[in-house]
Amino acid sequence: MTTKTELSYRASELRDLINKYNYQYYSIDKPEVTDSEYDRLFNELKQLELAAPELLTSDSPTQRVGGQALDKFSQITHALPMLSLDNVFDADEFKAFDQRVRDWINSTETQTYAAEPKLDGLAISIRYEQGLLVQAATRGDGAVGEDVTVNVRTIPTVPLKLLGDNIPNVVEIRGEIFIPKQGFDQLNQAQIAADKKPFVNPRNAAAGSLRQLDSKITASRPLAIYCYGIGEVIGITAPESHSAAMKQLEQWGCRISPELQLVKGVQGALDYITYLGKKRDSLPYDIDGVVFKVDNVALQQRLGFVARAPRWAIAHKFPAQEEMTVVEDIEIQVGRTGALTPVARLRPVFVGGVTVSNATLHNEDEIRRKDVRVGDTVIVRRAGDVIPEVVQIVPSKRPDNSIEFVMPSLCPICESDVERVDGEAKARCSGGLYCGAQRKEAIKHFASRKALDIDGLGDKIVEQLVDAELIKDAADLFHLTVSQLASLERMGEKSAENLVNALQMAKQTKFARFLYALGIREVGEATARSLASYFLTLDALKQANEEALIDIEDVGPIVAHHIVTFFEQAHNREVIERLISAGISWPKEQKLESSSELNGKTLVLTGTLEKLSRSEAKEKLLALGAKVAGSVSKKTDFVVAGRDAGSKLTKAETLGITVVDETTLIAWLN
Ligand code: JCF
Repeated sequence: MTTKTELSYRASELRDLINKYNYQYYSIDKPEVTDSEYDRLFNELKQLELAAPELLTSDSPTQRVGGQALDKFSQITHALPMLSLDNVFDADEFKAFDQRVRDWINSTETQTYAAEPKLDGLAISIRYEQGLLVQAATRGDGAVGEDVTVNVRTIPTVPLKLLGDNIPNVVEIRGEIFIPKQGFDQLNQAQIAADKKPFVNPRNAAAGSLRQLDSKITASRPLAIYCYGIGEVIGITAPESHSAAMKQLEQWGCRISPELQLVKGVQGALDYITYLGKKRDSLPYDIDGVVFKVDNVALQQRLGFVARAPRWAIAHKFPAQEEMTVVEDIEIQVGRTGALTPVARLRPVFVGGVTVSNATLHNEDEIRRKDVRVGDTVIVRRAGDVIPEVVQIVPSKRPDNSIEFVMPSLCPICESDVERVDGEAKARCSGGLYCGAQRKEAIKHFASRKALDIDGLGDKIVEQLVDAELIKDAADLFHLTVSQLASLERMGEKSAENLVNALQMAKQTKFARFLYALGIREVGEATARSLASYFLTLDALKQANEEALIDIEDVGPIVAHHIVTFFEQAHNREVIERLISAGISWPKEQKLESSSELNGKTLVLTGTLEKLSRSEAKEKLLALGAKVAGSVSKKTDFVVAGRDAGSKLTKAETLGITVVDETTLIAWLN
């Protein structure tokens, strides 16, 4: 028979084990047990607690799922106030901060600063007594915050019990709670699928999730924490530097930023800002700047604080990724495949480091959901290389006379009917190549870099040529004369000659490029390559039916259908014939059964290659049956990192993808 003490001992053992595995899995991403082992232990503990409720303790990992809903949050006075940070926006302002620090402590020495990303989330103070989480409070006004203990207990990266030794009687751990970008995207997809309003940005989602009266909702949200400091601490000797405090936090099982570094003086700080600025877009969470802190705690104490902000710390802000502006107009763009995209023309605004005057409104459903109207004041977001988008309107600033936007039922360019296929988000112009917009886009695509790569044939020139009715389709390009081209506005005789030569040159191409250039729906570069190496000749491809096409890697039923439909159209067949008779040709494709280990693998090249040019490397890899992708994802098999590799390398490391150097690549290629 098992005694009560034995059961209680086992429960305690299970709690500690599960809390440790939890830490390994969520906080440091180094799981040491399988999911099934974890689940088994978890269930064992749950059963024990069910059978003997007195075994249930506050640090039990079974209690992370949330509990009874609250009526309201009660107030909590922080034992030590929660400080905010003063901001600087450029190098001069940072220099001034450093000077103020040194003046105050009367030092000419180079200061050591602890540097870390400034997360865009919400500040939290978590109180541990005897190592057990007893209370968690939001920042509030810095002195008094809200009691969100039950909610914070659901966050997997927050320890319910501190690990290791040197556990103080009391410690308040300060940190930032946030939702990683990926979790945010998933959360919003789920919100939309459930017909609920998506969140505007990860920060709002984190705030909304943490301030739920029903902690079960909080438990279902992908919240995480990075800790950045210690408030009150009783019962141990407080660490002598910020960096030592952070190491201590780490040893207690608290997550701290992996980007935390010590830097020396102004130059070190500025270098760190540059470093993190480059990395900003590839980090898995939103940041809005860098935090610098005087590392030495004795100096921090001498510096003290003014109002709510310490003199010993500063936030260097990055350019905001969201700004407000006004929608001056909403226009419809017609894409190559007829897709209609509503675009907001904006009063120019500086956001994410550039001036933005257009933002996509994506499609009909999006514009309706956000109810964006001409005249509205809106929040525009531009993060990384993504197209700027309208996040939301500011309802209080809507003018009285505004009218709801309706998608046109006729194409604004060619007046053909607009169709919307069930299940597709985009409305489309049904005009096909009758539509001037679609023709322009088709020709631009034909000339683009990854297609026929016609040097000097930019978008503007294509538009002029179509508008002047000098060309109707891609085949017409090859009959243009120097004098016709020179008749265009802003086109000199010399440029016209160059363009005619470039057209001549572009006639020698590759089968895959030609296929890609045709602009068949859903046939991208990779699919075009698969088609080329499978069918070898244009005639073979033209005769393929959907069944034959689906056999090819990369080709699903939808693409197969688009391909067959494309070649069925008399117009398309005619343009292809005219292209061929104008002299477009390519070397005969060789059937190659690659036996290379790289066959079918996806690689990403990043950084500077020294012995091989990037295009050379790519060509050789393709010849071996490998794919070369532009960005790192879970599907990437290898990342080849050259000199000064940056964000792609970081991403590969985050995703645990094998990274090789150039020497290894060359060995593989030979
Ligand atoms: O990541 C943050 N948002 C962050 C906020 C990081 C810090 O190290 C902070 C902070 C607010 C106050 N440190 C203080 C003292």
